[in-house]
Amino acid sequence: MKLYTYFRSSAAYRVRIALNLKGIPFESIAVDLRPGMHHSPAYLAMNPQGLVPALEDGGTVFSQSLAILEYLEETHPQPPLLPSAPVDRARVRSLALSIACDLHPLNNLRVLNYLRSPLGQDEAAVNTWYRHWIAEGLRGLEVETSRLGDGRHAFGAGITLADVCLVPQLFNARRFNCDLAPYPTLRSISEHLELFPAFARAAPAAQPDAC
Ligand SMILES: N[C@@H](CCC(=O)N[C@@H](CS)C(=O)NCC(=O)O)C(=O)O
Repeated sequence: MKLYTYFRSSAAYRVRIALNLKGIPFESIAVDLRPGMHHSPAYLAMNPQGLVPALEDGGTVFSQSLAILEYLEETHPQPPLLPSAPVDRARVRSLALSIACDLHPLNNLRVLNYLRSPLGQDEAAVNTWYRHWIAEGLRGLEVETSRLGDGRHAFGAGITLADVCLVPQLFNARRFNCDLAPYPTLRSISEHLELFPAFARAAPAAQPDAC
């Protein structure tokens, strides 16, 4: 498999974690978002959605990290990243989707850049926006994970797609100096999981394109 990735992309970070957890070998192809490589004709021809990550497997290109995670889960079921009971699977998906669909899109690079130009907002305003949506998203996740997880995992006592989404989102929040003090459960989960080799090897600083 080939993963089109950018070291700081939290959506690509999710997929790197899942590939590592499942022991799937992959080649990383760096797409540098800073000069806009994701807008190049070559990248858009391959992934018309123009975002990272994209995963190529057997000549097919997949976009959207959650779709990729589900694809990996179906094609490489071991170790499972979804529980077996439908009720539990729905809960895990709900946690993952609250990060991937509600929280992350509001703080994406293109959204922050649009606030800067053409909307003319300065860095202080952009940071206020970022931190507001982080706080709004993490508040609910803190309550849910403290009820559903064991303090070291977002749900139950094993690694699920919810953890795969949570760890990159907390990395991102720390990068933007968000106050994480109100989220002791989320911090505890992330601190526990970041030590696992599959998570550590997926971390932004461990990527070949990190700089
Ligand atoms: N919903 C998409 C989001 C992908 C996404 O937003 N990727 C970001 C990096 S984390 C990106 O490519 N941003 C480029 C931009 O905003 O211009 C997914 O989960 O894959």
